[in-house]
Amino acid sequence: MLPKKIQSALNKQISEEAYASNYYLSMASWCDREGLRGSAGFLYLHADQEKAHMMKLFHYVNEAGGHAIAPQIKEPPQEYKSVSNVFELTLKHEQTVTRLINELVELCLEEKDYSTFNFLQWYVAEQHEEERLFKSILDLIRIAGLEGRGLFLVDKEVGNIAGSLKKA
Ligand code: OFO
Repeated sequence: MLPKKIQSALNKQISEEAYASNYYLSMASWCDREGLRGSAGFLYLHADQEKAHMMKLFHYVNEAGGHAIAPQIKEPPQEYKSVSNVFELTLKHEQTVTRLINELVELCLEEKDYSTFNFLQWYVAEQHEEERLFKSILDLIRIAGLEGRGLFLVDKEVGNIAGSLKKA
């Protein structure tokens, strides 16, 4: 049986993943409107992935005998200053999610819930990959710059990353 404290912490994380999905969806929409098709495609895909992270937690809570709660989601920002602002915010957000996942893992150890501890290892590995991915996009922006053809190249490359993630 899922300890009550763990159940409510997992439900809080379900809500965080739902917010992340909406946050990236709003960023995708902003990029789309700016004509940044590659970045928009990448962020639409990432919004779907966050929804999948949410659902994985959702099913786990019910399978473990708890009650998964469909979350109320606050509205994310809808406007962004630039594509570099978008990707700086994604990295910052992923760093926050990493901290939340680490806190959840620590709670599992305190509560001696080794099953949820084990389940969460997937998220620990995923956060490592996501932070690495967003850092690499910021590196790309730093190297190519956003002046002249820089913006075109960055957007094209981010679109290629989305294409390779879809195939993986
Ligand atoms: Fe982008 O991370 Fe979910 O968990």
